Amino acid sequence: MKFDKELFKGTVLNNIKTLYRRTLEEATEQQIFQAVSYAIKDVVVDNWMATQKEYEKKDPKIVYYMSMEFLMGRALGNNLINLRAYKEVAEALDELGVDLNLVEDQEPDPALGNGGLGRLAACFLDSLATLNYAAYGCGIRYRYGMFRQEIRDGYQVEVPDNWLADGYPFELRRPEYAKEVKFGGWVSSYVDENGRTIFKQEGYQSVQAVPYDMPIVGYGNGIVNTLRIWDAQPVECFSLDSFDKGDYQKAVEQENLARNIVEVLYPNDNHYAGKELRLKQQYFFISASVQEAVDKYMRTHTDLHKFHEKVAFQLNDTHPTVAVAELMRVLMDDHDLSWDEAWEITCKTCAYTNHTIMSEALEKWPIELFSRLLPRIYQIVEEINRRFVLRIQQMYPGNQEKIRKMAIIYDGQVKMAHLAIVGGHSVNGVARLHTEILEKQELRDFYEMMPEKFNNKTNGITQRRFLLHANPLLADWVTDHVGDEWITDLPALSRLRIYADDEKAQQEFMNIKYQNKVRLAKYIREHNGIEVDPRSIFDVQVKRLHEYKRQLMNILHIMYLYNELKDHPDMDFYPRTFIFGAKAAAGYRNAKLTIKLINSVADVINNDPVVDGRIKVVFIENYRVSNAEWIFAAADVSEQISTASKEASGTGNMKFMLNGALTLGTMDGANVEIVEEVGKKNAFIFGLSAEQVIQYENYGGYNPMDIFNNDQDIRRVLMQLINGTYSPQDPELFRPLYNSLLNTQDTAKADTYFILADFKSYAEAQRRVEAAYKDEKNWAKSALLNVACAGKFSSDRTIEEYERDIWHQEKVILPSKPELSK
Ligand code: B1H
Repeated sequence: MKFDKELFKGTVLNNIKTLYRRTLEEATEQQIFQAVSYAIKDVVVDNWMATQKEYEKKDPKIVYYMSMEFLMGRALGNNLINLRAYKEVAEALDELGVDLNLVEDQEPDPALGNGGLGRLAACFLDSLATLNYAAYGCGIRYRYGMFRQEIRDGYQVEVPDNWLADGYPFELRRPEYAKEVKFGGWVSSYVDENGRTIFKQEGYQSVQAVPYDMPIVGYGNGIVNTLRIWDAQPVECFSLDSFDKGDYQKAVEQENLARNIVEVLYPNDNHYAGKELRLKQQYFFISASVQEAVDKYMRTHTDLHKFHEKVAFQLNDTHPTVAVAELMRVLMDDHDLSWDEAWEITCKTCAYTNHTIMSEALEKWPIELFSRLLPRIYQIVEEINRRFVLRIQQMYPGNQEKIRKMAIIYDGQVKMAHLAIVGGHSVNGVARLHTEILEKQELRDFYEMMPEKFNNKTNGITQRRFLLHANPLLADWVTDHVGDEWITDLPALSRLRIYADDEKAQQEFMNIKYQNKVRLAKYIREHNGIEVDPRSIFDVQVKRLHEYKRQLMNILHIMYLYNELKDHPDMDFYPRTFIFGAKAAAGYRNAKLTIKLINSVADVINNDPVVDGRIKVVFIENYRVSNAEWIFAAADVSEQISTASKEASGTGNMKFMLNGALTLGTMDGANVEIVEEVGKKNAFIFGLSAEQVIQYENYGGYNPMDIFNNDQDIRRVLMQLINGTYSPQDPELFRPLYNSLLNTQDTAKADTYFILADFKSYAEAQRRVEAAYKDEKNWAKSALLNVACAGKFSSDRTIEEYERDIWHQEKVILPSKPELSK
């Protein structure tokens, strides 16, 4: 791999000149970021063209990963990593007196996703490119991504994220691939001369979908795939012509539709809000993507009956599920296929991934809304449903219950999960436990009827971003000890096992952890004004704020520890820094109140002389991919404490493990498999099992009052929620949190996430953490083993499983080695 340093430096300087008419000395940091990015883009685009040319030649099967969310994080550093040019570029910039870290810091995080689901899509794109598979990510180019979180007076305030304000260097507008998407109106039909019924949507409103492409650089293989995100434009600017025809109203409406549709990402993680605009967003990007997939296929093929041999649609949760009906529509209405032909192709093309069993996340659209917005799609869904109900009746004659539970349209609603299951050939969960729960509980009837569709794909993460880029010290250390194969073959990390007992290795590992803690401590000092001791245990919970993830249990436990310290100021206590990072959905009251509670507790504890710095509580503002990288690298303890059965997989748990943090968690999601890999001795497991939780739920819940009445420690902590300990001016402030735990009217509604039930077990596990950390050598050994055993959790492994069981793509190897610069 050759890198012409002088040429690169010249390109950067020249970019500054042509873009801004400035010299390096005059340029702002943002301008330098842009100039460096364009220099890199220049190289990337060469590889991009070479890749696409090879794809045209080899005609491989293409995967379209359809997702409402792609939480990409910053591109510059990642592209440099995957071009294997990071160090050289850092050196070249250094010679210009420019610090690459500062340049990277100028890039806005493209935050076109909420949390795990969107980040998984981003990791998958990285792995697909790295593993030489032809793939497109298909999504929406939201003008405003995930809101920026500011903390004011301890409360979350949402600030719009104008990520496009300075222009985004890594995107490319492709107006030549624009597509028309139609909403509303009605469907007329007539029988043509061949006796076929022709359907036509009329009186509709249209939006022009215009794609922007972002390059997805594979690691060291020259492959560059495409993330295609769609922008919306009015079909035609309104003209006097339409005004004259009396279409003025319609022209304005069409323009508004185009303006609104891609305006903002819905900031709800694991929650369905049922908004009309959301359904518009879904159909908008799906219709454009499906049309383009079919058009692209038809540019080089003639027989649509073999479409599924060249194309796979993977539906990232139910959000893109209208793809089933849209593909049917395109095949039948635009390409004259019969229902049966279209249905076979559609089922063989589509596959569905389920990401949650939380009932509030289930997408069910009222038929009134669905049919009004998508009249032709609704007709098709009705026919799919009619035929499916016939199948149910054949299989279970006279069993009305089955129809009630399984029909796609029932009770005035379109059930998107049912459509996805029926219209595809594969249904997968995202961790072994999750898939088991789907098969035995949530989707049991479907599993009984079509077990062959069900399969598990345990999630993974890309080690390129979450170790190589996030933690260069540890990455280099690992490479020095076992070579660099881990970068594309994570199980190679197991060679580190032999160092687990090596005292020198343990010391070096702890030293690297320490330096990463210093780096995070500096970030915390600069952003929170809080001084934290890098020698304390860094105990971290970063993820979306949700009641089922139980940040509340974490902070209640901190309140309990504080009580202990107040009662016994001289007790043996290892200093601990509790770090939180979490965004709450804007309308989620208890989640936002939990943020306020964390910050209120932090204020009291951090400033109490009795504590004397032995507990620090830090809430990191605006948790996102870029600061996540630093946080994982610095963590000692990884809090994965969801109510068992609720977290489908989790992926943060894997990022912590890869960076040598020990898991403190329940037997939920992928935690189960993490513990299986690393061994129970090297993790801290507590709490009810998924089976126990489900038992309680099926038999009417449990009574937290029994625990409250019998446990003085818990009583005291809960009383402190409502006696003003943490909110003297308004003692009732945290009443809603108290009530969520102890609703005295209806036990079935009290503590639905089993916080009190698990509290003692959690506190006990926390004591084990402290004891373990005091034994530094043993801790280092466990931490090293966590790294060594993280091999399974690469998204490379996950993708190869999708390939083996669902997509069946062939790899495309580029003929010539990629070039770093021309
Ligand atoms: C996950 C979501 C999700 N599951 C609805 N479901 C959304 C549902 O905007 N919405 O309507 C947004 C997101 N997100 C997460 O997926 C799971 O909770 C994690 O456990 C899992 O690791 C992740 C990736 O599979």
